[in-house]
Amino acid sequence: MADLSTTVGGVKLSCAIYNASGPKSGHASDLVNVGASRAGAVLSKSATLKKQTGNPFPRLKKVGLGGVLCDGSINSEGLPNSGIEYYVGAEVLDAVGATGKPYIVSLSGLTVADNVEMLGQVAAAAQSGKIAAVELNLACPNIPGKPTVALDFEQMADVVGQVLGHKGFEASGLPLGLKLAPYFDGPHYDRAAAIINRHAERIAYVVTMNTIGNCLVVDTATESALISPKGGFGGIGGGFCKPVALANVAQLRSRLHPSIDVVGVGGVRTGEDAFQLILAGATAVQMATQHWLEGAGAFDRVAAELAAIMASKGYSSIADFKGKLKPYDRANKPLEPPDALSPTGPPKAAPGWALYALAALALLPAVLAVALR
Ligand code: RRO
Repeated sequence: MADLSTTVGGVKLSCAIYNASGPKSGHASDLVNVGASRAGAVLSKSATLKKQTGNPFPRLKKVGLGGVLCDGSINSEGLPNSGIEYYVGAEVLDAVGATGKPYIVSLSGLTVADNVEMLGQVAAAAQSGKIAAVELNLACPNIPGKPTVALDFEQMADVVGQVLGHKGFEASGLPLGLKLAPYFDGPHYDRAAAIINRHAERIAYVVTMNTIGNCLVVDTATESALISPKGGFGGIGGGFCKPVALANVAQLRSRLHPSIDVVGVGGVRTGEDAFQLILAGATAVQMATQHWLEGAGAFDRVAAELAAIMASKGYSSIADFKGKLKPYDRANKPLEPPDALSPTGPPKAAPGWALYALAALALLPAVLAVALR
């Protein structure tokens, strides 16, 4: 039996797959469902200081024609949540604690001061021993008028510095993870990694990535945007995101201090997706869109599929393949047409005799002209 256990920022997980902060993570009953499945940890919806209802409906829609394994989602939920007091209160702590799974609290303050205030509340509640870690969300793309912190590097450095300056939180000893935005360019990975590496002794892990923000999905039938808030602009999640998530995991893994774990999220629908993200360097993976569509049974299915892939490859632990993605290796690939879209492939090099024949033909008029002069 393949062992799916792992550690995230020093927290032991029985399974390297768990939920992302997102749909179906806002209420105690959702969190208990995750804890009762094979998921290795339970992560709350990002909390704000006060309860808020979020953006107007419809604000979360499936995108694409597939069945349960659909292409993805678009959302502009606008941080609907029950407020930090709820997520660190007895109802949630006791309910999740009873599942025996590590409980991680996600925070997404509307201001730095809110984040600092919430960290104090988490630190106090952590004395119960029922909170395993904090994931600070620096990348919600859906708050009207608020830029994405992780895409504004000066703001990001400032927020991280202020949060790490919280003495009560430091004294709690809780591992801190940062949820990042997707990046698309080398210098952006460099800047984000430099900010994080500056605090390598305090930042235990990063989670990459949040949804691809401010995208637009159009409903042809009604000739309108698919969701209502923010003019229809929202974050794309699910299958569409996998190549971006794979790149973000690999690029950050190669830049971050080795003590900082990378958790991968984006487009995990199957055990194969989870396998690929771990191969690219993730120590664990999260699921959001697929969890929303399929319910907590998705964690059981994807875990079983991952275990089957590992068994078929002779891997008995996550460490056997984590971060071991190989570069393209011509020697180990079967010969294929060079361009899969072209049935004939690019023109083949002409054999030597054909080149001589072509040269002779090209010279023929000149030779004849001299001979007939
Ligand atoms: O609630 C949301 O609109 C939301 C959040 Br907090 C987030 O981090 N990412 C996202 O796609 N939606």
